[in-house]
Amino acid sequence: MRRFTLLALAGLVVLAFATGLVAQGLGTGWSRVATVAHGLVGLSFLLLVPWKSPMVRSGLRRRRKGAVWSIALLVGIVATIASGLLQMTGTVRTLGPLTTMQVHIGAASASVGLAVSHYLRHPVRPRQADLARRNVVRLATLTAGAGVVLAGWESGVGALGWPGGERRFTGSHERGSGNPAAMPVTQWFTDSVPRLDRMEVTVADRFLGPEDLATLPMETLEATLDCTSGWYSTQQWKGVRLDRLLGDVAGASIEVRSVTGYGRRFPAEDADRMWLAFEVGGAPLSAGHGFPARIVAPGRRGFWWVKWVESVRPSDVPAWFQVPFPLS
Ligand code: HEM
Ligand code: HEM
Ligand SMILES: Nc1nc2c(c(=O)[nH]1)N[C@H]1C(S)=C(S)[C@@H](COP(=O)(O)O)O[C@H]1N2
Ligand SMILES: [Mo]
Repeated sequence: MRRFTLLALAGLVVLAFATGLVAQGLGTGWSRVATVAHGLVGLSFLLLVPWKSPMVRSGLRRRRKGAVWSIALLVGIVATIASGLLQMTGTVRTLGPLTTMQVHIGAASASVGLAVSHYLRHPVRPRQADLARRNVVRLATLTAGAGVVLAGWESGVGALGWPGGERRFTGSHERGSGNPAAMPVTQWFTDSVPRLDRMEVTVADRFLGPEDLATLPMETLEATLDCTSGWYSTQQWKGVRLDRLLGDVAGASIEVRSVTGYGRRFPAEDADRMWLAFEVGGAPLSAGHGFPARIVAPGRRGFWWVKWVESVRPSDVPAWFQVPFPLS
């Protein structure tokens, strides 16, 4: 059981991080598959505690150099699992300056680094023999056990009437739907809200000023912004669909840039599923929500909804050629 426990733990760290990223990258119904898989993987750690604890104790008794990093890993994993479970309940929105979800992702990222170094100090190389039937049965039992814990936790959250019982399939909690003033203002890491007093947007080679607004084929649509920091909000947005704005897109992608330097690239064929929005809830966008214009991209996670749009341009660079999550 020792080899199985250690190899399972190593695999779980990788799988937990990967399923977490997928759950956060997708904005469509498939996200639920990743979210459930993530819960199963995350809770499997807890079921291995009885087998891992004796190793932790004997390891610590040996007073090896570097044990402090193993303890940091232990603290990191416990914090990750605790913040994940807390996030699900929806009872605690923030821990200090960060949302519970941001703490979760931060603790998870630190844990992955610590786990790699822990593995290098205590290597266990997988062998063909590890695929023995006994281990497959153990893995199935572990997953089933995690399923029982997950189902128990889910129904507990529902039975207690905690807000988590009504969270979206991405795990996000509702905030200020129908009331833009109550919708959180969220920036990715380093951006801050610029104060702009005039509309100036470049669309392909065309310059749009405030006087052009009335001439655009605007429509109103309901769409849900779902931020990877753990909340979502459904609003009435008013804007122009990108295919109507750009006509036939001459290029592989559409590059949208913000005055802050933030930007995202979209596949050209998505132009009929994206809007350049100027209003929310029947009023112009506030500074925080992206004045003068922002992207509304139903089905895509919040980090695609570029605010303070400066330009929308067809581009020959393929849409996949960018970091999967924005860096600035
Ligand atoms: C070592 C890495 C990680 C571990 C051990 C871990 C563990 C957990 C656990 C135990 C939960 C609560 C159970 C559940 O989801 O049903 C959870 C929830 C969650 N985690 Fe992680 N996680 C890790 C990394 C990540 C990463 C990197 C992300 C995203 C980038 C992420 C996103 C989420 C989300 C969105 C939830 C809420 C799911 C829901 O409400 O159903 N996790 N995590
Ligand atoms: C991801 C969750 C894990 C946590 C929280 C954890 C934590 C710890 C701690 C606190 C110790 C005692 C200090 C030390 O000896 O360094 C330890 C020992 C050890 N760990 Fe881990 N570990 C984890 C995963 C793993 C993995 C994936 C492997 C190997 C593939 C591994 C292999 C070992 C070994 C061989 C020892 C020494 C045991 C002994 O001396 O009897 N651990 N672990
Ligand atoms: N220019 C710019 N646009 C941005 C961001 C940013 O940091 N800079 N953050 C994105 C993220 S992560 C989200 S969730 C939404 C948040 O929109 P809101 O502040 O209107 O709620 O804006 C997106 N657009
Ligand atoms: Mo976000």
